[in-house]
Amino acid sequence: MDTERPLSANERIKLASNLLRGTIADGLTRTETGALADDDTQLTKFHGFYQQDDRDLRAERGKQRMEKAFSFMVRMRVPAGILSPKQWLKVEKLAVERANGTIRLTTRETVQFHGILKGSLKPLMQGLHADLLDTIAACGDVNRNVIATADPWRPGLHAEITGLARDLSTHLLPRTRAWHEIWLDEEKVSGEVVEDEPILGRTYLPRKFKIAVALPPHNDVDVFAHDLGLIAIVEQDRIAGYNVVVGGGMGMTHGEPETYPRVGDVIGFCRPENAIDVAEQVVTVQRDYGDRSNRKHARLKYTIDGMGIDHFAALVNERLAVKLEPARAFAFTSTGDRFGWAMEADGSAHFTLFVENGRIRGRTMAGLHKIAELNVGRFIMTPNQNLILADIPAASRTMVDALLREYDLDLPSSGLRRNAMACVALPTCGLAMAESERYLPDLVTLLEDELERFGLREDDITIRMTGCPNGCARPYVSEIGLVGRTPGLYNLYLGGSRDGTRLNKLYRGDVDGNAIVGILSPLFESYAANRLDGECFGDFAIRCGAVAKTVAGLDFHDNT
Ligand code: SRM
Ligand code: SF4
Repeated sequence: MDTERPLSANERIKLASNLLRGTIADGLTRTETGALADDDTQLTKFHGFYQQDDRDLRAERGKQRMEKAFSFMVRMRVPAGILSPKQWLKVEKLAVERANGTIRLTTRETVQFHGILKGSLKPLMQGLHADLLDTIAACGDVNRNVIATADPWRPGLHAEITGLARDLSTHLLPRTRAWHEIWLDEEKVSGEVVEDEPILGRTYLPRKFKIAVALPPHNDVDVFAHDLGLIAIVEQDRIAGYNVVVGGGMGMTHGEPETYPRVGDVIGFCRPENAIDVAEQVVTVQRDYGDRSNRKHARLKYTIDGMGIDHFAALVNERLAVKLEPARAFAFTSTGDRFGWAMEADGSAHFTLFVENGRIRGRTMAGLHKIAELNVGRFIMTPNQNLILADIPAASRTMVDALLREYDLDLPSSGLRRNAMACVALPTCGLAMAESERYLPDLVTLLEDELERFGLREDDITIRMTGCPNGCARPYVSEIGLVGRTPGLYNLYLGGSRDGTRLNKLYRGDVDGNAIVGILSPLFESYAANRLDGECFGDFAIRCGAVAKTVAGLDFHDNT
C-alpha cells in the first residue's frame, strides 16, 4: 500500500461515517429538499441506493432556478438472482407504489427501482424486509450481489452453486447494523459503536468488488469480467471444486489509457469446502493492497497488474489455510440465455423469457403478475437481463403457457435482439454520455433488416451498448460493443468471443446509428458468405482483422 499519496475523499467519508451511518437518518427527515447531504450520498451506496436526478428535466429546471428533480435508485441484493413468486409480487407492488412503476432487471441478476422520492425510501426498504429481502451492500466499496449461473438445468449442480453464491454473499456482508437501524428502526447501539468489520475493515474496500460463480459450459455470468470468478469443475456429475479467476473488470475512461477493461486470470483450483476462504483472502489482499488514493486505479485488476499476477497469487496463498491446487480443464460455449421451454426428466419445466434490456412494465408486468399469483416455481433473473420461470410443475405448465401467450410473453425475437443488452443510461444515470436502453432497441431493428437480407436473422450474435465507458452491460466482451461518447455517437468494438473469454477491439470511433448500420451491413454480408463452419461473428471479425484484411478489410485498433 502506498502511504505517501493522500487518501481519496471517499476514504475520509467512510472513516468519519461511524460504520456507514453518516447523517443519513437526519437527512431523511429534512423535507425542504429532495436530496441528502453530499457525503451521505456516497454512504447510501453501501445501503443499496444512489441519489439521481431526472436528466431530461435538468436544463429546464436549471433555467427556472428550481432544485434538480431528485429521486433515488434502489438496487436489491439477491444472491444468484432467485425470488419466490411471493417476493416477485412484493417487488412489483413496491415498484408501482413507491417507484416509477417499472422493475429493472440488471446485468447482475437483481432488480433496480428508479424514481423513488426521499419519503418513499423507508417504506420501500421495510416492504422488502418484510419479505426477507434487502439492499445491503448492493452498491458501495464492498462485495456486491454475488451472481451465479441462472440456468437451472442440472438442478443438483445449480442448487449447489447458488447455495455457494448465497453463502459468499452472507459471509462477506458488512457487519455494521447501520442498515437495520436506519431503515428498520432497530434500536441504536448506544455510545461508541461496538461492531467491527473483521473482513472488510472499518474503511471497507478501496472500491467495489464483484463475484460470479459459473457452471460450464454456460458462461452466462461472464465470469472473466468479475474481480473474482469461480468456475465449477464437474467430475462424475459432482462439483469437484472451483477454478479461481481474479482481476476481471470492464470500466475505463475515454482518453485515459491507464484505465482499461481486463479479463480475469485463472490462478488455481480450490475444493468446494475452501471456496469461501479463497474469496475472503482475495478480498483481504485487495483490502490491504488496493489503491486508496486514486479511485480510478482502485479495482482489483489494477492491484494485480501493479504487483504481477504471480505475486498476487502468492499473497493469496500465504493467507489460505489450504493452498490452491493447479487449475483444471474447463470449456465454455456461450454467454447467452436459452429461451423458451426446457423440460426436466420429472416433467417439470423452465421457461426463459426475453425481457428487452431488463425493463418490465405494462403488459409484461401484468402477465408476470398473473403467473406469480399461481404461486408455483421460482423467478430467476439472468445476468443477461432476462427472466427464467423455473421449476414449473407439470400440472401447472399448461396454465403458465396460456398466460405467456395471452400476454405476448413468448414472442420470438431475432438472434441479435435476444442477445442484446443495454445499460440504463439516460435519463437516470448521472454518468451517461449517450442513450443506451432507450436507443438500442431501435438500432437493433435497423440491423435486423440487414441481417434478414443476408439470411442471418436467426443467428446468435451478441451486441451490447452502454451510455459511457464504465461498461455496465459488459460491452468489451461482446461480439459487437457500442460505447457512448457523446449524445448520438458511439465507439464501435468488434471481435469478442461467444464464450466471453476474449476482449473485443475498438474498430471505429464516434459513429452514429446510420454509420453503425453502414459499417456492419457489409460485414454481415461477408460473414454470411465467408464464415467457417460454426464460426461465430466475433471470431470471424478477428480472423478478418488478423488475416491480412482479406475478407472484410477490417482495421483494428487496441481497445484501450
Ligand atoms: Fe454499473 C456505475 C448501472 C453493472 C461498471 N452502474 C453505475 C451507476 C450506479 C451510475 C453511478 O455510479 O452513478 C449506474 C446506475 C444507472 C441507473 O440509473 O440505474 C449503473 N451497472 C448498472 C446496471 C443497472 C446496468 C444494467 O443496465 O443492468 C448494472 C447493475 C448491476 C447490479 O445489479 O449490481 C451494472 N456496472 C455493471 C457492470 C457489469 C457487471 O458487473 O457484471 C459493470 C462492469 C464490470 C465492472 O465492475 O468492472 C459496471 N458501473 C460500473 C462502473 C465502472 C467501474 C470501474 O471499475 O470503473 C461504474 C462507475 C463507478 O463505479 O465509478 C458504474
Ligand atoms: Fe450509466 Fe455508464 Fe453504467 Fe451506462 S455504462 S449505466 S451510462 S455508468
